[in-house]
Amino acid sequence: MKNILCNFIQKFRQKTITLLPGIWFLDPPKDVSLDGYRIDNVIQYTDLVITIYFSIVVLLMLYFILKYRHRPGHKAVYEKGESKKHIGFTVCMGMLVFLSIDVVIEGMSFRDLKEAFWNFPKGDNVVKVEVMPQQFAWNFRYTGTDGEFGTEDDLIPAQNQMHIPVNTPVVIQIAPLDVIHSFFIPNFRVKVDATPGMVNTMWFQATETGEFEIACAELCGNSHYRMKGILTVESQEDYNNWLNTLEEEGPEDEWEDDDDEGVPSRWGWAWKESE
Ligand SMILES: [Cu+2]
Repeated sequence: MKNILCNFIQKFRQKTITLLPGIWFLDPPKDVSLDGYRIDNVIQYTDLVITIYFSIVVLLMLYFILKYRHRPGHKAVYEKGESKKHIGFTVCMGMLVFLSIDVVIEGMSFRDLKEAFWNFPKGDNVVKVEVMPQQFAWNFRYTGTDGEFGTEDDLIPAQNQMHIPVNTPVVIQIAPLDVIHSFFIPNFRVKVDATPGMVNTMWFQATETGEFEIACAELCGNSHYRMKGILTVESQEDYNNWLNTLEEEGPEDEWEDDDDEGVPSRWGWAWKESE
């Protein structure tokens, strides 16, 4: 039943857009990720079904308002809705909503988590990045040639600059310097909180090159609005060149002092392997 519904929705995805153009007047950002379509499917399914149900309710209300309007010869009757027929109808409607919305969305979500978002990529080609947001900027750290974090050859680009190769899985681990932030790439449909005292993790894969916005999705202070990073997705060759340039340039000036203000020069933590 669940699978039939999921397939139905996927097959009719294109059609729903033409059937109900009004819902998508706010176009979501272009999806350039391997698994972003899964998020879009859940949202579109939810939008479609609640639009249909809402329309039915509104049309029925209009119909009954007209049908039972006050006119001579008609007397209002107070109905408590306690008869078996009424209770049965209410239970059926409740079950219909529960089965066609809650159960389906839950099923789609858990399938997506299992198949994609919690299914962390393994292997040598995986790009690992440590992310440390702070009020109000993004810090990124790459391993350098030794493949280990927290060592001398770690590469740290200028703040708010993240580069990744296209068609390659990227795993990030994230912990904030100060308060809660949230790492959000709208074009990838992914988001993960940076929680003080914890290292959180997430993975994604780009399917197209280009520059995409990284936003902070957690109100983190008075300049939260300008906490914007740029994610550059490029060919493996360009990415390697960028890493080489970082290696030659050395760390940014602002990273060199370890005073109370600003970013500590060393913040890499040991990479935690995800199960
Ligand atoms: Cu923030």
